Amino acid sequence: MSAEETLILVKPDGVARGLTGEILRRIEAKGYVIADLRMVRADRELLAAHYAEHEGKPFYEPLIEFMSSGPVVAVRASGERVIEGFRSLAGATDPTVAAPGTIRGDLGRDWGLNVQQNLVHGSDSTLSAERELALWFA
Ligand code: IDP
Repeated sequence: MSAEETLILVKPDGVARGLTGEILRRIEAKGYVIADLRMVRADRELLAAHYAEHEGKPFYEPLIEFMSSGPVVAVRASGERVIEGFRSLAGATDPTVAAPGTIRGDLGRDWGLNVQQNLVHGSDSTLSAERELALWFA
């Protein structure tokens, strides 16, 4: 297996709660390399492209609204099996059931809102990673 790259986002809740450093620390502590990083105020067009697969789902509009509510930190991370590895570091989508030891399990909580404010995004496949990196690091 050769090293891969993935797109990681620290979502607006992570940035607002001052957890960017802690999340980057966990990525680096695992041995992944932060190859590029930028803070972005994402517009609707970028978010619609990023979340195209979720269009039409009940949480789609709240998700776009939440993701444009504040800056996000976009990270290009690289390492052996980093796509799968970061998904594992992040934990399950729902922070209430995400395993302790994961970013969402340790630091996320259920805010009772109509979208999961779960701190991070990580690409879910090599195809998604390529597509998402091109969007966020155009
Ligand atoms: P993932 O981020 O764990 O890969 P996805 O299914 O790709 O999860 O969903 C993208 C994002 O949409 C989630 O991270 C979360 O913020 C939000 N989301 C997904 N499913 C739900 C849901 O059932 N209710 C509320 N928000 C959701």
